[in-house]
Parts: sequence; structure tokens; C-alpha cells
Amino acid sequence: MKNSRIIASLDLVDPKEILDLAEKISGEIFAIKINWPTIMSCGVEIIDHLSNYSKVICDLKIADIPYTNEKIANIASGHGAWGIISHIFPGEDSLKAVVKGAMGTKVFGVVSMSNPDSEHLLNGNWQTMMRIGKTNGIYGIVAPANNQDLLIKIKKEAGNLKIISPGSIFQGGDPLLTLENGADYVIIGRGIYESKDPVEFINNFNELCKRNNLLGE
Ligand code: 3DU
Repeated sequence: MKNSRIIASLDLVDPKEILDLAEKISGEIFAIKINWPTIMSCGVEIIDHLSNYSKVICDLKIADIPYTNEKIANIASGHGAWGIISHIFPGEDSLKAVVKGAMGTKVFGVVSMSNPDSEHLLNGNWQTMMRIGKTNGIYGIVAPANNQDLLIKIKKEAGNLKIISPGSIFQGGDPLLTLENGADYVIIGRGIYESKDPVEFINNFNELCKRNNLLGE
């Protein structure tokens, strides 16, 4: 569904299960996100296979030296990733290398996280990380759906950056409120793949968005 606001986080490790689910839901979502456990279990080709169904965002949380970052981003891009998630905290040189290696694949930078202890070291620096992201060509940022006060502050300064938000349902966030407060897309994992009927869950949420005038363009 072109205007769905859902990014389905298919954090599964069995390739058949992932591809079957991708096929079922691909028409009703904006994109699929995958992370390290999936790629380590299924192989990097899972990005190519999933790309046949949907845009694929690789949640790699890249946080290494520039030389390594460029390679990681380049491999994901070469396998058809539409988007890549990178950390920003290692600094500007590190992020620049991700953007360079991504070769046009969209880069999303983490400016805050949803786990409670991210308050200690990471979240307080979101403004600095957002400034570094903006001046180095990222497309979007990751901000938490289970911390609405922070999300609202981040939205006020996000400008053109797209906001994608994990942390709904199993981590306590309300996905509809997250969209109302300015996220462009909600990332939902277990809420989808652990529900009795993932397609029904997604259709219901898309319908809820429609009723609240929150479907995308
Ligand atoms: O809690 P869920 O099952 O809906 O999954 C959320 C996904 O988003 C999962 O892949 C997790 O690694 C990722 N994520 C966060 O949950 C929180 C963040 O700050 C960043 C990524």
C-alpha cells in the first residue's frame, strides 16, 4: 500500500518464514526492516530476495571506523537495500563514510533509542547528532515511539528529515499517537509477526490511520 505508514520489522531468522510473511504483507505496508539476527541467519542475499516484495531497510546500526563503515553500507546497497540505519554517535567522519558507501541508498541516523538506559549516554545528545546528520546528507532519523516527549522535541527540529519510530506495542509505545506527534513511519516488529493474523493487524492499523487522516501521500 503506497501510503501506509507501517515499516514492518521482520526480525525472524528462518528465511522461508520471512519471505512467506513478506509476500503476504508487502501490498499493505510502506517497507520492511531487517536487522543483524536475520542477516546473520539467512545470509546477506535475504536483502535481494525481500527487495522483490518491498523496499528494504537494513537496520545495521553502523558504528565503526570510516573504512569499515563504507564497506558495510556499500554491501547493503549492492544487495538492493532501499535504506540503511546507521549510528551517528561515532562522529562526522564515520557518518560521511556510511553516506558515501551507501551510493544513494537512503541513510537513516539514530539520534535516540527506545531502551530505557539509552537516556544515560545517547539520548541527551540528539541535537548534536541531528546537526551532524543534516549536514552530511542523511534522509531520515530514528526516534522512539515509547518516549513521546522526546519525539515531539525531535520533530520540532527535524526539518526535512523523515522520522521512523520503533518502540510501539511490545515496548509500550502507541503507534497512532506516534504518527500524530510527527513520526513519518512507525516501525512495528513483534506487534505484527507475533499477532494471530499479521495481515489483519496491518489492515486494521492502516484503516485506523485512514480514519484519523494519517495515511501518507
Ligand atoms: O519491539 P519490536 O518487536 O516492535 O521491534 C522493534 C525493532 O526496531 C527491532 O528490530 C529493534 O531492534 C529496532 N529498534 C528498536 O526497537 C529501538 C531502537 O531505538 C532502534 C531500533
